[in-house]
Amino acid sequence: MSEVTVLKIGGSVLTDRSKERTLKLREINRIAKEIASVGVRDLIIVHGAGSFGHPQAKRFDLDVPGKCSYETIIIHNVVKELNRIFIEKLAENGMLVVPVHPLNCTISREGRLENMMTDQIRLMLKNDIVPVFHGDVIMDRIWGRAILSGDQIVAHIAKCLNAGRVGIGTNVDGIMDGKKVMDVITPEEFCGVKKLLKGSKDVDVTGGMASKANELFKLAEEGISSHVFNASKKGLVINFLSGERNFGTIIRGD
Ligand code: IP8
Repeated sequence: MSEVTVLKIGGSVLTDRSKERTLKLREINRIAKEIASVGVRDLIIVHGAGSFGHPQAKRFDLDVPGKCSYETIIIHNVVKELNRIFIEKLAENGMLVVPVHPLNCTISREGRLENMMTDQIRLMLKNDIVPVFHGDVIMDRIWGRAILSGDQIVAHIAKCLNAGRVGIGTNVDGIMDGKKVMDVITPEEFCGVKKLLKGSKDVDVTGGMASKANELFKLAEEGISSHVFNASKKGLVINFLSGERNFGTIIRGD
């Protein structure tokens, strides 16, 4: 395992999913402060699109295969807008952060991330720069274009860089079995847990908790554990980055 930490902050944490292009500015500020306060080295941040991508992609039918069009660029631009704002807040808190737009460095095949340039990411980490990825619309070898979730990016980059820690900050307490948070999920339990999981109640073109867990289970099969927790709760991003594990759900890969 390397020292690389991958942290995803969900779009529901940073934006109001009930209104298009609506920020949760106070939350963005808090999360940026929490991340900066720990000062973790070799950190990669990924964020979701929230109301800066999902409702627009749904309106333009971008969740079904189709050719690249002007709407594709609209979606890319709107999620880039959220990325710029989040980056600005991280920078205001003293972090050396740069945007990494998946459209420019990844390719998918029928919606699955097939290829991502990572040499620049390794060099950024070596130079103490924090790359900030986001869910995006990218070029697809078969379909023309596809929506790429932040969760696919997390799983791919964590695998490529053999990440030591992977955190998924959502707006729920972890992976739930009814009303109870599951503390740990082992590989033997993946099949059973998949049956419990649903999509999202908000407009979500990438499938909500069910597809998030799917990505993380696949990552666990590669031997990499991950930690799903509630980033909307004050202090939990700090706790994750500080190495605490007694909250949320650990998906065990070892
Ligand atoms: O919010 C979705 O990324 P996610 C990306 O991480 C777009 O699922 C453009 C809707």
